[in-house]
Amino acid sequence: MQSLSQFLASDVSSASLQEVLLVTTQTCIEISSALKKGSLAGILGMAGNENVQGEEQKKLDVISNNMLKGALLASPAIRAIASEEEDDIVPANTDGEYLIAFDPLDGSSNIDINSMVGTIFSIYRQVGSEPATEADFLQPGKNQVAAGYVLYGPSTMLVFTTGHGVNMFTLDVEQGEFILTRENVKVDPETQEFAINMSNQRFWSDAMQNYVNDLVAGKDGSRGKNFNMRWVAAMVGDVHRILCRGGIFIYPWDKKDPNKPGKLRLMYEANPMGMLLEQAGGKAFTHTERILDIQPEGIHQRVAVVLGAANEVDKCLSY
Ligand code: AFP
Repeated sequence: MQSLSQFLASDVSSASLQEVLLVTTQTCIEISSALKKGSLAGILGMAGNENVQGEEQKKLDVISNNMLKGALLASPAIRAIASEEEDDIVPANTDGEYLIAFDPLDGSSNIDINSMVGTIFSIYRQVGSEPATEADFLQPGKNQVAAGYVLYGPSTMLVFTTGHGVNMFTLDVEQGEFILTRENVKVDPETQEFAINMSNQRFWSDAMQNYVNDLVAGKDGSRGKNFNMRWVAAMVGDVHRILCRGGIFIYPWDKKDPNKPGKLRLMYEANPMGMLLEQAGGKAFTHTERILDIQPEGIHQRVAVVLGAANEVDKCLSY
């Protein structure tokens, strides 16, 4: 049995990067405990609501953000953070070497139904003598030095890569540490499972409608095989399923708001998941380009996402 700290000692040469990963994942263990208490802890509900004691309740995504922000800003290895819950980046230590972008609680609408949620993170190395600015974060995803997520499901799992493949760890709740449970995860290039929010079908491009129609037609259609569909409504859960048993995940552009290129965020959803998928032998694209090649224009930028089994991503893009 290999613990996360033992694994990091052999996988990551930089002590500062080890520290960033340990601080991030240790805080996720604390978030996991907060989530497990659920409404017993009196912390469920909308920010601004009052609990039975008349105290203001905070949403768990706000609580998770504050926990990660507090822990990371206190780490000397951190130069700055960017979060889904923060309008602007937050500079930390000018001497710090690492930038981290995160979604503290992806899929947070699943909280109210006691379903899967997760924390997603993306780490870049960037040094400089001035305090960090947003421009420091605007690097393509191929520059990430580490990326991953912690999934809060029936068990709490950490999945990450530092560019040497994808490894999965399971939280040993008694010991309070992550233990390596699956090494060098690979995604089969072929699949018969897809994930897309079908309720948006009428808003997709013609090409996307044709592609999904062909999946749904199954054995009787041009694909000649039946497809199964799954939708967790938390990207972290859908990507975890793909890493475990294959599949394709799509959040396409749609014409509900034609000026928005997609729903998902480049810096703390598409890029880290794109790096994981590529490290597992899969692919991650928008409708037209490799996600990790995109030059970001803002920390909260949105993109269309097509990721998963390599041959199925190619097939989807060929429409
Ligand atoms: P929230 O974190 O706001 O719940 O959004 C989750 C998410 O960005 C992503 O994780 C899901 O894949 C997607 O939204 C689900 O979107 P739908 O509302 O279309 O199901």
